[in-house]
Amino acid sequence: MAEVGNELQRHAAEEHQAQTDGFHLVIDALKLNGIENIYGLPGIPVTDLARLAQANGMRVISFRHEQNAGNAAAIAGFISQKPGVCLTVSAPGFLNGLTALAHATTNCFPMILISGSSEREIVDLQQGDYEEMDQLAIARPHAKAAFRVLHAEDIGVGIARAIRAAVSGRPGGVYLDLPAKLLGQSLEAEKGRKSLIKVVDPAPRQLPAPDSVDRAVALLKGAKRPLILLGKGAAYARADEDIRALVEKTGIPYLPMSMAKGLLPDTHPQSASAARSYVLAEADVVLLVGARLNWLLAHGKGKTWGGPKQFIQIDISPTEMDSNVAIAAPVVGDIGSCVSAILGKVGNDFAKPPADWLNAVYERKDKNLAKMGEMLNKEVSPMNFHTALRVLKDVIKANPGISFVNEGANTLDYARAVIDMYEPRKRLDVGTWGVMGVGMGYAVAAAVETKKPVLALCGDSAFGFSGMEVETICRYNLPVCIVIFNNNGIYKGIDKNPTGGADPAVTTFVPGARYDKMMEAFGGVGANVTTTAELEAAVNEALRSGKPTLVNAVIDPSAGTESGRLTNLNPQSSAKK
Ligand code: ADP
Ligand code: TPW
Ligand code: MG
Repeated sequence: MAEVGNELQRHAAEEHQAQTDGFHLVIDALKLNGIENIYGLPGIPVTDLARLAQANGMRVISFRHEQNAGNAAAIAGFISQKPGVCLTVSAPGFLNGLTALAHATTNCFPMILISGSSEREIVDLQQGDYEEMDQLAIARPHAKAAFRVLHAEDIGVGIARAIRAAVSGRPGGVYLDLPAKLLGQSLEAEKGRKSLIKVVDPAPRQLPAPDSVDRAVALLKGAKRPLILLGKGAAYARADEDIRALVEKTGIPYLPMSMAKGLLPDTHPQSASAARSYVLAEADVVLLVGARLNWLLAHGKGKTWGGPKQFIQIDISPTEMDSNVAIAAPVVGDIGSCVSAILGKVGNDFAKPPADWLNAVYERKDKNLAKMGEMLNKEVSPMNFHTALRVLKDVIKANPGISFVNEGANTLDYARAVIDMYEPRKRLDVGTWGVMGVGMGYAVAAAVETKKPVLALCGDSAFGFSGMEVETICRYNLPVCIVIFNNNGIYKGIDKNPTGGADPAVTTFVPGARYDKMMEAFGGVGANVTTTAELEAAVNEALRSGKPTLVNAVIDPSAGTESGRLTNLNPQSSAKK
């Protein structure tokens, strides 16, 4: 009897070995496609998925809120050109992640939000399942694509489609809906293995039409006051050398958008950053490389843009053309292919732009840089944005390979102008929406993806949106140094309640708050600094030690301006005009 029992057990075990299930197939499919990291938050029905991913050698970063996990996945996509994966539970977890998915789509970052979901039969009859929600329908308008897998044998296809949708053409956020029942479905292991797809050439090159290249080059050659504008699409595309060659061969001044800073070092002689207003207003031909003419560029018209211009636009999305103003020479294709095609036609005999244009640009630039230098070099107490930024400018100069995360209003605008970047894809910020709360998610992902230190500079308000992730940073012992420019509030910390009542003004926080203690609460290093010397010492020590650190930098609460540099977008102030 005992022998028969053993035999049965062995048989059952063999049969069991030959089986796989939805959990394993999802992990196998991700790994097969080179995805190494998952940013998420466990719970029903994805706890075991997260466990299994970790058991199978994936790095699983468990966050305290899904939005931060989602922001981490979004920026991981930007940094790595592979879709960043965020894993959440159903309904509320999914919705928490959805903001980040929409953010990824808006910014053209490849990301996949994978959420567990309730049973279709119950959801569709609205019978009140645990965390019931029609997630697929809700995700669709916020994503580049949205898929649901119902059968374990389709997991391979589902993941392959999600990867392709995320990274091909204009990158974006993809939603993948995995009902709880799917994860538990079993399948013969061999059949399961065969159902997986290793995606070949997930983001195929898209070559520009030769005549579009000729048109662009002709326009560029005829320009009297040309300008090259580099956007974060150019940073994402990793065509760093060709872009540099194009700028240097043509001798045209260039302007990097915020996240394109460092594509060429900001100290490059042809950088026109410090003469931004002048070049936008005065240029006659503008070559846009992976930058949209959206609000960040005043829609390509109006006072900012001064006199008439002709635009050449390189973009992978054909429908981007003419979205705000007429594009005289659209060049549709991937940036690598387009820039190399243009370079091929530019040749070595390309006449440099007229000297009067270059002189005018660089004179303005030198004048503005000198003015900024004066502001940076003041000694004031308490510190203001500029004096504190002088320290961080030098830190990045000495450590050009670290990632620099930046959010806030004044803390963002001044840092963007002051801090030179030296390497591509190192400046990570609030992006197209100017969204607060990306800070800690970005900091975690930058540390994980690059395996190098991160400096995260946040306004005190901005930090508050994702501040709980300091625990995550400590738990994973990530080399992240957070600096908070603490001016006691949103834009400024000195507003008063107009009624004179006891409630504080809507833009102010607890004065003199000690954010550094939050880091200490989880075993990290906290520092409270009031002088530039203390700030410098604390940040350098953090970079030296690699320990999770939070530096609370006390900034004059009256130093900022309303909305940083976006004053014109406030209904109140624009109505007054
Ligand atoms: P910025 O905010 O820096 O101005 P945007 O996000 O507005 O940049 O623009 C990025 C643009 O880059 C998008 O229009 C997107 O389609 C484009 N893009 C992204 N990746 C590529 C690529 N590999 N090749 C060509 N265009 C790309
Ligand atoms: C998701 C609106 C823009 S900037 C900002 C808010 C609330 C905070 C500015 O204060 P901070 O910076 O960070 O202290 P500083 O240096 O000027 O004092 N909600 C979201 N996104 C945005 N952009 C807002 C609100 C906003
Ligand atoms: Mg503030």
